[in-house]
Amino acid sequence: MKHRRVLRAAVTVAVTGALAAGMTMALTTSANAGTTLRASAAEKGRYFGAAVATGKLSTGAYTTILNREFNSVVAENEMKWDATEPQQGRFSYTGGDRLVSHAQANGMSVRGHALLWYQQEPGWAQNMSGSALRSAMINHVTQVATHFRGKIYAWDVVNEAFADGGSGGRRDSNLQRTGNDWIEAAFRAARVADPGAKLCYNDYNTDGINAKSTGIYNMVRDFKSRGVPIDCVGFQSHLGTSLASDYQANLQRFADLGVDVQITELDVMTGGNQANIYGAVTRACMNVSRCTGITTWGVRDCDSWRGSDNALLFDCNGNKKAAYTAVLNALNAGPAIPTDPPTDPPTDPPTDPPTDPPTDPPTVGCAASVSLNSWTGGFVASVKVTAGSAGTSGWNVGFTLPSGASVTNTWSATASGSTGTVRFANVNYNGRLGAGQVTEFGFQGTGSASGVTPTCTAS
Ligand code: 9MR
Repeated sequence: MKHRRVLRAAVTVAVTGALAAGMTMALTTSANAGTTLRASAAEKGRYFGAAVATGKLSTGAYTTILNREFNSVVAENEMKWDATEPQQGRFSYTGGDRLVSHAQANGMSVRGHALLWYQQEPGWAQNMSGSALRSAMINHVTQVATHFRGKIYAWDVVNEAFADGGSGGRRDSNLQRTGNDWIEAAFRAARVADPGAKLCYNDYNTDGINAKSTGIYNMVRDFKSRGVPIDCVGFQSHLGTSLASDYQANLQRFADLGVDVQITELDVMTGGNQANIYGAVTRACMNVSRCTGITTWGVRDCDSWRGSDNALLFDCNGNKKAAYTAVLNALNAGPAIPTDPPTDPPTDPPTDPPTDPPTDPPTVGCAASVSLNSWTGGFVASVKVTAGSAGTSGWNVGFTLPSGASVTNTWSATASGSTGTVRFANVNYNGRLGAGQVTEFGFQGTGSASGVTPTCTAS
């Protein structure tokens, strides 16, 4: 017994190390290994999560199950656009922060849901269109991902942007009408704001190889080929009374594009097949080495948006259902994620300046380079600052913007001016750089910044 427990702990630690690349993801070892969803998933290098309504965290019966069985959480509503930016430019993070604190205190990772979705847009955004909406949307992504920077395992950057039915095309929305590139613009802005978070596209009715999932597949393939930063695809999996026979094959074809896959909102219609479907979905995830975790959309049946479908793993009294046992058995029977997964080539377009610092004699100095993500009427600039061989105790980057261009928002730096010559100084946490060390800041603007070049001075 002793030997077995030591082995389990070693496996879990090794797997945690692999998953944590790029950020800290808490998967704790547990004396209950193999007897709770979280312990069994963690043994296999995966997470098992639940959507949480933060108002319920003060209900003991709810939180007892959440903390015992789940090692990942996602906000059912509190990180959506209407909740986080109820008025334009006024951000509210109370619910999201509360969930993050709960997660950190209980060894749980956090999925972020969702930066952009055509539903639950705040009223002010519903009334916008064109370049004003594009600008507001990029600002939203930037602000929210920056606020939660370093705390989110994976963000649903864009949710439900594809149409149902046979077209395989995009869903109409005011976001889509800002231009077909709105999704990639959002992913690029999210990468700048939180480089450690995995960036996911998330959708439903993608539970097999069909026109909608193929439309998404083609987008992901295109993004990977052009270096648009995407790391994962979420399959919501709100399921009825049967499961497509090619459910696993569909996950695998996405994984083969070089992205992780996750089951993000699982719930299943009650009835004779419920436990079988839950088991089959779990087995499919376990059989795909890039399927990194499963989230159910709620904890108990009575917490679910599906009401009388009784679609979850615990009944309203908190008892484990047959579906729970089917999931636990499938987790315990499944293979672990290989501890040394193949690493992807970087997906971002190469933007680095030559990083060789001057060698002799040591000089105080720095270099800056800019990468622009532009659309008609606006842009986001991502700027890299590289310290020279003497390092820096502070830096200042200047741009001369073309006429008509104006800076509207800056992150990880302080701007002086907004038109013409604009200077960006370090903020208190990123001014001190070692020799050759790189830091990044960004700004958003209206108009065009094409052709601008930065100059960097260090102190
Ligand atoms: O469960 C969520 C419910 O409380 C909200 O009222 C609803 C608003 O549209 O969103 C539900 O969650 C959805 C999720 O954010 C995206 N995929 C579908 C989910 C169920 O509708």
